[in-house]
Amino acid sequence: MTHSLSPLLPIVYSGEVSAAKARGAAIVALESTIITHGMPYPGNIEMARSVEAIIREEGAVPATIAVINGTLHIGLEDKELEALAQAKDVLKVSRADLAFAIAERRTGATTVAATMIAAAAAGIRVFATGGIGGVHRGAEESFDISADLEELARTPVIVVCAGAKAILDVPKTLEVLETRGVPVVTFDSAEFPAFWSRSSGLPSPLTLNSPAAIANFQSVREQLGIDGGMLIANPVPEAAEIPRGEMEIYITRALANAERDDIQGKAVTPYLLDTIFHLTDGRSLKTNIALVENNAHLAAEIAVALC
Ligand code: PSU
Ligand code: MN
Repeated sequence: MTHSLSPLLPIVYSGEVSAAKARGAAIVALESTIITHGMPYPGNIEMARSVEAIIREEGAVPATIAVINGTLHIGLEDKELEALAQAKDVLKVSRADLAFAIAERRTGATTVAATMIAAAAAGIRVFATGGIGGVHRGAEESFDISADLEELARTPVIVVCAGAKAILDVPKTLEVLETRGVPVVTFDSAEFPAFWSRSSGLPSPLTLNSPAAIANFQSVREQLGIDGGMLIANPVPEAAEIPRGEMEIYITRALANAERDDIQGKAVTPYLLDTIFHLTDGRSLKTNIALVENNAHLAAEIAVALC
């Protein structure tokens, strides 16, 4: 793990994270785009707090990552979390714009890609989120492929998600991950999950059944000198899932609306999530919260196993 952060960089660790670093305790990184662009208030702050609590219950320490007024925060104090959940005009920052937010003293929420960069720089090896960005449907025309995939290929962090959202082209997303050498491991299932749904209809490239096995796999990769990240797909709990057939109806509608409204670039994922939230009368948000909580649980277990 590299720790080559310049002392010139404006960076602060939360009290809890700096104590955890000092004693070598397990830490789990969390992203902030899911808070500012992925869920409406107050569901977003409830999710952020409950996810942090779950990680603590498992004996690890949560580190929610964001840029606040130009300072990179590794771990947020509760007041900062609350302010971010209500903030307007927050940048969505990925690899391309993480440094921009710092240089321009802006407030920016980190995507999966930017959270991985910050986590790796801070020596954090495990990260829990909801869904990753991927290859969008129609990417052969739009070229819309999330920077998350490239980051998974290059930055050594284990990312625990609930699979790829079916708003994406899931087969193409898996193809790109394979090409870029990213292991895709589904936890305790032979099928790759599709975020709100346990099923995608696609087999998982790899399957492991315990946090210890995942930690061991990562150790062997490191022993071989293979860098880059790993994607763990953790199917949403059955009680919270929205079945694939039903989801497809909402997704088709949301994609048609996005085309009608000419939504492009960074706005696409937040737009689709918000449209699906309304189409499902908020049920998609309940599912989203349940799956992030489930991922936080598994990520904490993996982080503890790696310690
Ligand atoms: N999935 C969610 N909620 C989110 C995102 C993904 O359920 O908020 C966010 C993540 O931060 C992810 C980003 O990294 O969307 C991907 O955006 P894009 O497709 O523009 O790369
Ligand atoms: Mn995109």
